[in-house]
Amino acid sequence: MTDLILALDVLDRHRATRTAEECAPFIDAVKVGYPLVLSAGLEIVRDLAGTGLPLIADFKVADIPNTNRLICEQVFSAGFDAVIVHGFVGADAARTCVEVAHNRGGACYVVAEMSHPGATEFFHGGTAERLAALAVACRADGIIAPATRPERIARLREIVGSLAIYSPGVGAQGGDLDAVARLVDGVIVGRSIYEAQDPAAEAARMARIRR
Ligand code: NUP
Repeated sequence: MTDLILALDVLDRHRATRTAEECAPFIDAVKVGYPLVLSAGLEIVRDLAGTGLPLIADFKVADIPNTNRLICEQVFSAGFDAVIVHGFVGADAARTCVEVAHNRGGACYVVAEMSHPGATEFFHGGTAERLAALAVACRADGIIAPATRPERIARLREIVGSLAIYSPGVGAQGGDLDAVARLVDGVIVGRSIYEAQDPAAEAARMARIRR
């Protein structure tokens, strides 16, 4: 059983809420990032709360520990249930995010390796493996790993063990839903769902990975 997480990168507040509500029966969480929050404002969190689904803040937090703490406190005060952060800033900075998340009853996921082609420039050569190990050491709830490179997910799984792996890059970025779903705890899908003519029908089709 693998979670299906909707990456809600639509810019219009009403379309975002409508898409999330229509897809809600077929998905396990909604991931919100800068595009939607910057266009619709933080109030979008309250709008989306109506779905009853966990809301993940994909802010890829990457600052000094004190600023990370301030950011993460705002994330959870706004009503998010989880936050995605970067680990390359160091264990002290990432650990601060994990601590805030856990103090607020939330979760924190560390990016181990990104899904786009350019990610190989810096994440390969041992860095992703170190970031995965950092996530474990910081007691993060999971890592983000690329659906575009299943062999890399398998390698990172060796490091994180039973920690959750959430994986973006299916569909629009070329990753295969079923192949990746077998390797991870959650698949993150954006455009394939929200750009579909019938987003709910597409989410329902992809929801086969949840069974
Ligand atoms: O490595 C990453 N790749 C990635 O695509 C880390 C991410 N957080 N994402 C996000 O996942 C990306 O910002 C977008 O919100 C979503 C994938 O969307 P799509 O390619 O399915 O439209």
